[in-house]
Formats: sequence, structure tokens, C-alpha cells
Amino acid sequence: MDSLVRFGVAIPEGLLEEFDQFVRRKGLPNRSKALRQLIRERLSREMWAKGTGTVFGTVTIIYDHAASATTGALTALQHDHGESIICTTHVHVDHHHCMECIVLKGDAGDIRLFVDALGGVRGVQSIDLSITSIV
Ligand code: NI
Repeated sequence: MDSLVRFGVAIPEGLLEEFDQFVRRKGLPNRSKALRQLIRERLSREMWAKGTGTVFGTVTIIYDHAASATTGALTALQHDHGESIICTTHVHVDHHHCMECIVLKGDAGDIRLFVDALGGVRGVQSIDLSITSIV
């Protein structure tokens, strides 16, 4: 872990009050920890937007397994992007629906291609993506 560096920040009083309320609502111990988390979240989003760097995350999909060729297409896609997939958890939701939570670690560009392709598979009804990084 890098050593911590102190720096001064000029901020409007009202914005600081809002920030302090945010820190309390989130149960964070201090402004420094809150600011570090916000910076990491913002930088991770930028890496994702640029499609560069190593990112970590999950993508959760709900799909109708009875739809024609859905299961085969999802399996083929996961094999195509196997280097970015750590593991997959499958839940049989009801008679027709399945949920898969796919844990991801890899190049932001490859993961973006994978997630975009998932959305195009017939039978996929919803996608929820969470991406972060260790910057
Ligand atoms: Ni299932």
C-alpha cells in the first residue's frame, strides 16, 4: 500500500457540509476515507469509460433458459471471454428463469465487449453490472 500524503483542499462551505452529511450517512470514519473511496470510484469509472486498464466486477443476468439457443449462446460467450471470467454462479430462479452472477477480472475493453455481447443474446431479460479497480 502506498504511504499516505496530506494535501489541502479549498471547498465551498455548503459543499463541505453536504460532504460531511454524506460521510455520516455512509458510516465512514472520516473525510479522508470518504474522499479516497470517491476518488477510486471515479477513476474506476474513467478506466471503464476509456476501455483501458484492469478492472474487477460482477455482471448479473436474468434470462429465460427456454428461449431458443439462449443457454448455448451464453456458454459460448463465456468461453470466448474466459480470460476475463473468474467464476460463474447459476441460480434456477423458477421454472423458466435463471440468474447468473459472473465474476470478472481483466482488461476493461475485453469486459466491455463481453457485457455488450451478453445484452444482445436472445432471452436475456436484464443485466446489472458493477465495476471497480484497485487504483
Ligand atoms: Ni437455471
